[in-house]
Amino acid sequence: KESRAEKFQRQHMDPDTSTVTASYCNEMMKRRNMMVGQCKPVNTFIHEPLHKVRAICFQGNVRCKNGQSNCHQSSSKMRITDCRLKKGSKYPKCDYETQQLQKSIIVACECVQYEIVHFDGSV
Ligand code: T3P
Repeated sequence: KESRAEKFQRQHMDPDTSTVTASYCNEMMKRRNMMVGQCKPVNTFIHEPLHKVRAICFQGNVRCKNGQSNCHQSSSKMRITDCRLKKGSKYPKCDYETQQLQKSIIVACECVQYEIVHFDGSV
């Protein structure tokens, strides 16, 4: 079974991409299995090496949106791409807007090996 840490990496990690094209989200949301049963409304991909993302678990501690206390905000900006479902787009034709950004990101960490298990947002 896929672990929570593996799921985070499938949904949010894409370290080897530096520039994205307009069709990036449509291709990646499909390739990473986020168009199964429904279109995932919002999803962020992170274009940084995994060790840099894992290091966020040792940076500023913040409260998660769900009230848990294990979220951490990156001290530096990260290269990310936000994928947002376009209005009127209906499953199975999931059509996404692709937006490349540089923002600080917030992730949830679990103490075993400081694995990241959740993407909470970007600011
Ligand atoms: P997951 O927990 O499967 O990673 O917040 C609901 C979902 O939306 C959550 O999915 C994370 C995802 N999300 C992003 O990927 N980027 C964002 O900027 C926000 C706000 C949510």
